[in-house]
Amino acid sequence: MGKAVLHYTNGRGRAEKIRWMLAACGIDFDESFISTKADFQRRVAEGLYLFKQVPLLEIDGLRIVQTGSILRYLGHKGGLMGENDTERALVDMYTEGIQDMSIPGLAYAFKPDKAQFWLESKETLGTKYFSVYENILQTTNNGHLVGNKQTMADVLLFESFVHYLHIDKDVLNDYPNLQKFMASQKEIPWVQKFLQPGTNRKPFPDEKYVAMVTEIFFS
Ligand SMILES: N[C@@H](CCC(=O)N[C@@H](CS)C(=O)NCC(=O)O)C(=O)O
Repeated sequence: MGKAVLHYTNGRGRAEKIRWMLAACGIDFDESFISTKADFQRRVAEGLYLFKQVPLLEIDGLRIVQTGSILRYLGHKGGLMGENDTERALVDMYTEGIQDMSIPGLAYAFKPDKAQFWLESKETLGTKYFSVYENILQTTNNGHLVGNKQTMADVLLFESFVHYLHIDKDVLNDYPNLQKFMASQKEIPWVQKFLQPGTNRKPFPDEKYVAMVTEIFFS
């Protein structure tokens, strides 16, 4: 079987969580970057993308689209979905919450008035999501959202807060369990390695990236 290939633009967006899950599974992968609208349209015309959308992950002879489906495929493959039906339901539910929680973080770079947008988003994120994960970690009290080892929910929560901490370094000030969680996840050898420069992680989106994405998908 050939090497896995992730199709997306050369930036975070919906693909960054997939990159983190590939790293969590120890899967080496290539990336096929879409860089212009014409390039995207050519790929769509070739029938590469089932719903004419990316991300797409080519893996194990499959072409998987839909971010959630890709993440769950990797979660199962890497044994990161929990140990029983109850844990699997919790991992799935917390993951969906993390995806929803991440939306303002993804939108942030595209907003003309970033300070105002963050001011408006921060409070809702806090009451709706940050405090929920804070309380879950208080209850489990073992540094994991589910069970007693790292699951997909831990990986994706960590990724989301790496992004939010870039937007606002004080975002976790009121959440001691989330702070502890971030510190303990960082100690996990593969996480430590993936955080080093030169891995498949992508930088926080800059103006150039925003302009490219706008041209490809929104023009
Ligand atoms: N439900 C899909 C949505 C994917 C999606 O909207 N991708 C954008 C890029 S981030 C895209 O390909 N847009 C082009 C289009 O929808 O025509 C998923 O979660 O993967």
